[in-house]
Amino acid sequence: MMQNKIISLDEHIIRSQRNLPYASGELSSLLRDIGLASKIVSREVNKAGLVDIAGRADVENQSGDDVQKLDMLANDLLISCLRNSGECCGIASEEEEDFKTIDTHKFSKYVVLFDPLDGSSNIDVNVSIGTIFAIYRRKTFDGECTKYDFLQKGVKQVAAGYVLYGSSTMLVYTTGRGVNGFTLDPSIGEFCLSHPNIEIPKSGKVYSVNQGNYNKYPRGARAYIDHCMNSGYSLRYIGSMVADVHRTLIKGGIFFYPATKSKPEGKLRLLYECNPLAMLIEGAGGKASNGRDRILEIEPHELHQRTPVFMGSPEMVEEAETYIREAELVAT
Ligand code: P6P
Repeated sequence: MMQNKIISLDEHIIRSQRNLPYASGELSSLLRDIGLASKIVSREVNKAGLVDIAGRADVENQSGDDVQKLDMLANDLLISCLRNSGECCGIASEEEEDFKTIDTHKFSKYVVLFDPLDGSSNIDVNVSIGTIFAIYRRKTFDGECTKYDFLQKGVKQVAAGYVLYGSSTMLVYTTGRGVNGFTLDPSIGEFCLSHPNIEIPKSGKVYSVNQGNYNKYPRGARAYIDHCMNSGYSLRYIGSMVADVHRTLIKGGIFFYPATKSKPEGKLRLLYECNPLAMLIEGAGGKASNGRDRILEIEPHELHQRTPVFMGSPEMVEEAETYIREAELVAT
């Protein structure tokens, strides 16, 4: 039987570009370069157990976290691919304290922010990890990019996506016109369209939160967790945001990381974790908020800014927001 036509990531990007008004091909080229970097990272992640790159790299990143060797490799690979792409004038990474200008292309019109290997504490126990990326058009018009080109609300993202290094390697991205998933076929080295036009279920019966922090969460978040437990929902928490959000996107449910007493701004990063994933979740028909306000409307003030986050099936996020609102009314 004739095999269905394989649509590669490159082909899909080119087709999508035809629908982007005034697309000059630069964004398409940028997306293809990120796809290339992801294939190389996937190759290294899949052999991490075989060579000594899974261990700690004996350095710390700007957050003071131990950086694992694969983190650094993924970071360097993405920077190198983006530097060579010619379409990006600056990058910001979880692993870099400040943004980097790409001097050879300082007049290019896009900036890219990324978490090169999110969930890296799971690397040495072979649990899924991921890369998250966000692409913005620069705000400044000439010369080297500035931090203001990076400090933009999530609604200004022109594209966003993630790569999940799991039982298979998947790339999921959006340019604001639908969310599409591609699975890497290692035999041909191509990301092939496997999940066209992803739509998140309106509701679900899975909640995803670190229940171990229950006593540290605000009253509203605790009340919502009680509701989930009393409603017979299943708790699924991998501790790798890309994996938890991917499951939520495909199966429905809610992923949340509320503020805690030790992290009053939450743990997860706005610019290169929550914003890109929120663009995908909203693009698939879901909701993403900080418990009150839309994630994509939060004004950034610094590159590594954190935010509480509730994202997933719209009815479940709205329910969580109701519990939070009611708890605040009681508190006043
Ligand atoms: P906790 C991984 O370190 C990460 O940044 C996200 O991928 C994940 O969702 C979260 O932190 C897990 O944090 O506090 O539950 O271990």
